[in-house]
Amino acid sequence: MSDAPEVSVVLPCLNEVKTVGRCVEKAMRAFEASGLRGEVVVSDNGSTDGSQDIAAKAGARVVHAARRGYGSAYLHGIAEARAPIIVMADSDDTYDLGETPRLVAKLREGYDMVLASRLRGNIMPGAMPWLHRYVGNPILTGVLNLLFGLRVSDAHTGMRAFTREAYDRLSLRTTGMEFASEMIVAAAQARLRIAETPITYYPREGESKLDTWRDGWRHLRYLLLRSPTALFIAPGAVMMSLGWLPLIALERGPLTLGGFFFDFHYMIVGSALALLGLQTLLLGLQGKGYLVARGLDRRDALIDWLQTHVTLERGLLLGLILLAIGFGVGLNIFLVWAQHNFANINELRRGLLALTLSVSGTQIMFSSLFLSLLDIQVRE
Ligand SMILES: Nc1nc2c(ncn2[C@@H]2O[C@H](COP(=O)(O)OP(=O)(O)OP(=O)(O)O)[C@@H](O)[C@H]2O)c(=O)[nH]1
Ligand SMILES: [Mg+2]
Repeated sequence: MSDAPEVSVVLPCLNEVKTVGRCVEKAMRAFEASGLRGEVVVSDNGSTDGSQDIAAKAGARVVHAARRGYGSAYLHGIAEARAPIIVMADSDDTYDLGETPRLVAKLREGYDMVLASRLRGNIMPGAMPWLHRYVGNPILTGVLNLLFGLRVSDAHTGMRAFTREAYDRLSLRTTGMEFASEMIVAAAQARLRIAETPITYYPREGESKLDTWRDGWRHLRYLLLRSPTALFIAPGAVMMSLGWLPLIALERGPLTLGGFFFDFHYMIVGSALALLGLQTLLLGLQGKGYLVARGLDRRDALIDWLQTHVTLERGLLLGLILLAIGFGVGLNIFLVWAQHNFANINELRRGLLALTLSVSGTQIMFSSLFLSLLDIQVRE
C-alpha cells in the first residue's frame, strides 16, 4: 500500500507562535487515534515570531506563501497539500483539531464539503466578540444565504473539510479574509453537496488578524459583486418600470387619481427613473456576462435566454428603433413649433418622452456592443 496521505490538514499562519505547535500536535494525535494517514501543512507568510520552527518541530510541513493574506495562505497551502481530502482550520487553537476525523467521517458520508458550525455548536465565553456573534456573522451569513440560495448557519467558520476534486472545481482566487465567503459562494454555484456539523469555538491566544470593519466590508463587497442579478438587474428592472408608468400614463395630459392631481412633474421623475433603471439593468447584464465569461458564475435561465435570443445585431436594432421613435417624436415637436412660426409652445410631455426614448436607445446600443465583446473567445 502506498503511504500517500489520505488527509491534509492545512493551517494558515501569521505570527501564531503560542498556538501553532499545539494545533499541529492535536492534528497529529487525531491521525494516530483514528488510524488516518495524514499530513499537516502550515502555510506561513512571513511570521517573524518563529512560528515556522515551532510548526516544523511539531511535525508539520511548513510552506511559504509569498503573498500576504488569509486567502493567499490557503491558495498556496492547499496547492501544496497532497491528500484527496483537505481539512482547513486556523492555527490559533480556536478550533479543536482533534475533531479532524469527525469532519472526515462526515465528508465520507458522501458530501463534497463539510462546514464546522460555531453558531450551531458552542461558543466559549470570550471566543467571539458580541458584535461578531450577534451582528456581523448572522447578517453576512443571512445575506449569503439569501443571495446564493443556501441555508448555512456560519458562513465564516474557519474549520472546513472538502475533497480535492470539489476544491479544484471552485477555482478560488481571493487573497484576503473574503476567501471564506468566496469558497461558499463558489460551492453554491458549483452545486456542491454541503453538510454542517457543530463545533466548539475557543478563545484565541495571540493577536487577532481579523479587522471587524475592514474584513466585514471585504466579505459584504464580495457577496454583492458576485450577485449582479440581485444587486443590479432586478432593482434596475423595477426602477425602469416605475419610471415608464407616469411617462405613459401622463403623456396625453394630467390625471386625477383618488383625489390626487398628477401632472408632468411626475414625468420628469419618471424619465430620470427610467434612464437610471435601464442603466442599472444594463450594468447588471454586463456584470453577469463578465462573471460567466470568466467562469465565476453559473449559467442560469437568464444567461441562456440572453445567449439564445439576444445578439449584437438585435440589440443594435432595438436600440436603433427606440432612438428612431424618440427622434421621430422630437421631429414632430419641431414641426409643430415651425407651424407656430417658432413661437412659444408647450410640448414638455412629448419632449420628455422623446428624450427618454432616444437616450434609452443609445444606451442599449452601446451596451450591446460591450456585451458582445464579452462573448469573444479568449485566445490561449
Ligand atoms: N499565512 C497567513 N495567515 C494569516 C494571515 N492572516 C491571518 N492568518 C491566519 O489565518 C487564521 C485566521 O486569522 P484570525 O486572526 O484567527 O481570524 P479569525 O479567526 O477570523 O478571528 P479570531 O476569532 O480573532 O481568531 C489564523 O491562523 C491566522 O494566523 C495572513 O496574512 N497570512
Ligand atoms: Mg482565529
